[in-house]
Amino acid sequence: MEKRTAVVTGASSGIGAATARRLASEGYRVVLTARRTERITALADELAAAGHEAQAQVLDVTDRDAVRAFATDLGVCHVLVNNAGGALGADPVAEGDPEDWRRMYEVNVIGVLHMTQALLPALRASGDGTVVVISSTAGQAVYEGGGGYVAAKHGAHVLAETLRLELCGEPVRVIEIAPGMVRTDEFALNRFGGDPARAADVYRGVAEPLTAEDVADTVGWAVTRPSHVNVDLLIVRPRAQASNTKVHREL
Ligand code: 8X3
Repeated sequence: MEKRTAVVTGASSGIGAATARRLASEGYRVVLTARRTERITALADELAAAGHEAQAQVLDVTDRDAVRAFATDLGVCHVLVNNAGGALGADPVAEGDPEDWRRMYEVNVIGVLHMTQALLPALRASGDGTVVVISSTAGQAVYEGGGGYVAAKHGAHVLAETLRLELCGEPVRVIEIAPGMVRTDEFALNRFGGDPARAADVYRGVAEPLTAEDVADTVGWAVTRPSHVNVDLLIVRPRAQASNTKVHREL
């Protein structure tokens, strides 16, 4: 039997890479997309060597033409995992850089829009499609210094909620996974312009932040539920984090 195809954006590291691995182990043919060729090629090779079907495709989700061309070449798609995203800065609104805000909206919202629009015909045609949006707890509530990231992730949340309404009656589910504190190699580093000390401070004293694998586990679980079951929104945080602003730190 032909394998079902899952596309994962931002598959070069962190949650995206872990999700690609997880979906491959669930029996999907995985298409890894990201901007960094070497990383996704290495991961696709690793998965293929382990007996999975995987391919890498360089893609910038903010480039609408490239995304459309990708979708045309791909043809078949059963699952789209919109994972590409990220934060830039943690300045108060009074001092936030509008360019950071624009960039975050581009990748966290418009990127999801491009991918979803381009792959919807294939997802519909599959007869049993799933759109996953990896948003964030930043899409559920605000926090000081969250500024542009919180605004963008609220945008991603609204996109998912609206899309679910609009697709009701069609064979396509819309699943939103909203992770809280996840320690990955790059999220906090990217947010703080590559400053390792500021990045490390995010997780300071937190016994066990979530891992990329923890989040991939929720994606793997949600997409493998029977077709009639739609996990609308799954908020997942480490036990030490009760809200965006209430984190237990052992110092
Ligand atoms: C990441 C969660 O708390 O850094 O999406 O906004 S947070």
